[in-house]
Amino acid sequence: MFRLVAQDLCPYAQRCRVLLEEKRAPYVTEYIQLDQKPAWFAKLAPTGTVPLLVHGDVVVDGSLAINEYVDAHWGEPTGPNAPDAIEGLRARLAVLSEAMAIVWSACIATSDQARDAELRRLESSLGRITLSRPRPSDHGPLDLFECALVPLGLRLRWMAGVTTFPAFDVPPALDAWLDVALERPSATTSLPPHVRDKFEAWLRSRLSSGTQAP
Ligand SMILES: N[C@@H](CCC(=O)N[C@@H](CS)C(=O)NCC(=O)O)C(=O)O
Repeated sequence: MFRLVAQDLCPYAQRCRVLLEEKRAPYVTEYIQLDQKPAWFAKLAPTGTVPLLVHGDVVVDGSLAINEYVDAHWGEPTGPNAPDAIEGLRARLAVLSEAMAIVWSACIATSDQARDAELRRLESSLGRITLSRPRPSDHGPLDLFECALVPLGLRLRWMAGVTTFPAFDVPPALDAWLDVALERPSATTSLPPHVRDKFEAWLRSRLSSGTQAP
């Protein structure tokens, strides 16, 4: 049984839940509040961030390391095992992490001009995403890259759904991939049901000048 320590809105924790769901791995999620980290978490977590995976005596920190670990320890590996292919995968994943960081900057920007600049950076980052395949497999799990793309894609859709949020372009191939991938059960079962509303409410309040973290 894998134990995943997470925070409800964290897109990095969601990457791990998408993989656990896709691989039908046995796991429990333990949600914590980042502004009130429990003492046991502070002791266990080397960087103090979620997600954190506990598996027997093994503790794994960081979404990418966790997903590589889960992939290697449960079911058929979805990821590459040759070292150069792993390097290639990590480089592609780095683009997703960059885009996720820009999503956050665009959401918390304190002026329209600053938000606009972040959204142009986001478009450029999205343009550098290389899909594993044009559409997710109908017959097997998403791969490690695709699992990490789901939380980003959901947040792009949530932002676009907030009518007061400025428009931004998503490359058509990525948009088409998301249309299919976000219908998979793992895209919804990997999040507590209240998260979308919480994110959108926070973003709306942010746009009308709120400053609190969600
Ligand atoms: N590179 C890490 C990033 C994880 C991260 O930034 N997590 C945030 C929550 S989304 C966190 O735990 N922040 C610590 C804090 O706010 O105290 C990963 O991929 O897991």
